[in-house]
Amino acid sequence: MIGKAFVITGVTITIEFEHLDLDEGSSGCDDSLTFYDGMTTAAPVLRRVCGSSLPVTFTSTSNMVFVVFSTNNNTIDSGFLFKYKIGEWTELPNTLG
Ligand SMILES: [Ca+2]
Repeated sequence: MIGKAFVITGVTITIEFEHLDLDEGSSGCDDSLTFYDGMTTAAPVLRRVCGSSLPVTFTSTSNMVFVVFSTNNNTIDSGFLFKYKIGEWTELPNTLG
């Protein structure tokens, strides 16, 4: 299991897959990639992916996404490639009068 956190201040994170090929196995997702909508695995699952169908692009609700890659000891498929985009910056209201 490998975990990686992306933390970017003040923005949401949008994730788009360019390639996905993770072993589904017979019982579903023998190998998988799980995106948590927060800082740890205690956060709600934003998306869990396996197989070879590209998931629809999805966005976090905050500035934190924790990604976990889980794999077992058989069947090696070609893996995954995704990119992420930080949301647009939001200007604070003008308080200078
Ligand atoms: Ca495997």
